[in-house]
Amino acid sequence: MSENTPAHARVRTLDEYHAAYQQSVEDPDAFWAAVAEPFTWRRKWGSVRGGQFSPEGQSTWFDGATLNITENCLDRHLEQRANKLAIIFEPNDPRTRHLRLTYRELHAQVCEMANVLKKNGVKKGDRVVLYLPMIPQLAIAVLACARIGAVHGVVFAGFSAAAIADRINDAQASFVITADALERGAKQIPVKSVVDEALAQCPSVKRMLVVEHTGWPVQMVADRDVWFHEEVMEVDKNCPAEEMAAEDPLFILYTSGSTGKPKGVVHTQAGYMVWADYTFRNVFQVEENDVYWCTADIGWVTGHTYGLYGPLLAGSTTVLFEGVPTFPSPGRFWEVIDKHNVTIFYTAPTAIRSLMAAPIDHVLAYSLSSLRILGSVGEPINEEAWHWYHQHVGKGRCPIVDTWWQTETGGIMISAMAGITPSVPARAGLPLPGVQPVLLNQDGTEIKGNDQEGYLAIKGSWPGIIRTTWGDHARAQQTYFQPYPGYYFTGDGARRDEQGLYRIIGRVDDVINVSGHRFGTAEIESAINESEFVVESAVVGYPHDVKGQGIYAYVICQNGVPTTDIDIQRTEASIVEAVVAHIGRIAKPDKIQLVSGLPKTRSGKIMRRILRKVAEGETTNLGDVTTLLDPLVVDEIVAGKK
Ligand code: 6R9
Repeated sequence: MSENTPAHARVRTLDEYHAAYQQSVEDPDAFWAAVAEPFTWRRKWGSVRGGQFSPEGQSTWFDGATLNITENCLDRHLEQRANKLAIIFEPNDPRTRHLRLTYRELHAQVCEMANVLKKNGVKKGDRVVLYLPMIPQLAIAVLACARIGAVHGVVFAGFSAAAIADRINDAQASFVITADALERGAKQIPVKSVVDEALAQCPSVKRMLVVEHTGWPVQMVADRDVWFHEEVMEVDKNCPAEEMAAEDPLFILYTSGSTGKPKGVVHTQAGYMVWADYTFRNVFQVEENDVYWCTADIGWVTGHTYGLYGPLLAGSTTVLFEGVPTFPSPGRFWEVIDKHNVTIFYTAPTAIRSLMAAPIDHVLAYSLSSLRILGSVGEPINEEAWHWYHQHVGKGRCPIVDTWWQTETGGIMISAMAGITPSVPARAGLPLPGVQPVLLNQDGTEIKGNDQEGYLAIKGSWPGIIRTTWGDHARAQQTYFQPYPGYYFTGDGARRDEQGLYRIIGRVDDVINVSGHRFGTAEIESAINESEFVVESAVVGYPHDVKGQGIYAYVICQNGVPTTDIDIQRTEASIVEAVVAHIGRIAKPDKIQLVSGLPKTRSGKIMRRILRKVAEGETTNLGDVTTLLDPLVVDEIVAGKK
């Protein structure tokens, strides 16, 4: 990236890291102005940093500027990279031909899709929900929305109809883009029919655009549904980009918190763009000829920032993979790396752990010699997985970046910069320039010095900070800024080691992280409680070999604990069905224990501490149970542990 990567945009040595970090803290306005300079702006900003996260206000970055992020992802590259590959699409089935899109082709297809949206009435500011498989049209649709200033809300194509409906209604989306079906391993899974079911409860949706992908039969609803391949015949290949204000919303992405209802995290145009680009280039130390592959689905934030926006902003080649790591064999990732000469590979610990379990021959069959940098994201990576990744995938020569961040932070916050800042197993490492992590006590005082542990919070603002939660600013304020005034509260606990490197311990709130996906325990409980057999439930996480955390549900039934096998099976099936219907298959409990009561205090609060310990297998040292209303319930729970 040498020719248009100015010194400010890229740290190349440890000294440069320290200098950049220092300037970013001492003079953030000058630092970020220099980083932002080379982007394509229609109008320059008035102030670099502004606003304050308060009940009325919100952080602003580059306020007063106007731009379009797709001009920065696409048009800007046409001069020097028109024929460079932007996207390599690797389909689910390796026997299907892969597809390559150059920057010129991607630009044209985004413009066409943008014109299809316009032709169907989508306007600047409208919310468009995308429920699509990991196919090029998903990337194209995201960018098409951004091109015309519509706010995209991607919903991962594993969520249920009820979950889609909640998100559409919360965002008041008027338009949906979907596909007939998706392929996942050996299966085809209908997609449009799930949206059809959702739309029965979504009066705001006026139109749905359907992409033909597998040929699965679908019902088109007159006056509502249109085929993409028909609409695209009727539009122009040119679509001027809409001029957007820096703080106009770019997207909404729903994520789980400790309360029952997922929140619509809002990111805006300019700050997100600068943050995505800066963090991508620096963490992965990207060079012009890299072939970069992030395995995350675009339905999650990692897919947004590091599957799509980050690489395209940097003019890189990004691989989009529709399939799963284990189809047709657990060698698939490694096969794809060799096939496309992937140089930078970014995946989740859960995928690494599941592939570690397969015979090592699946890895040894491939050379993996193109690889130069490896990344990990989504949950803490355990040392065993780190070493396996380093030794067998990276052949001992590729630095690993363990990147800590969140949907709310827009991009990577704490991570090694590959080959530059220290990369130690089970440590995310040092903060990126612009990020000021602190450890807090329960009472909110900062814990100074190294070799310390506390609640992880961030002092000050950074360009990718969450702006609001859609439709409910007070909620964002309460969740992130009120717990410890003056700080953004992450919900994670962390340790700063002797050298000042951060180690992320995990969530300190009622959020569990299953295979790198976030769920609120309250969200799963309210789904379980929808089963006709259920009176009450309590969900906790427990250590799981592959998923990181598994979901353990303690459930009280209508007519007491069922005793016959058939009743037990029926009850458990109904519980699973309720979760699948209200959230999706991805949140299915791993273990269900039917109980007659839950350990509650006299004031009616469930003592989750006890439930967590039992789920973890700790049954003798349960701590003080004398404040419980009915201590005997604990004996029953211990005796019945799954
Ligand atoms: C990017 C993403 C955020 C939560 C976060 C933390 C966990 C993410 C991590 C990590 C340890 C890492 N997390 N990366 N924990 N080490 N490298 O995953 O966003 O889905 O919002 O999840 O994931 O607990 O708070 P999101």
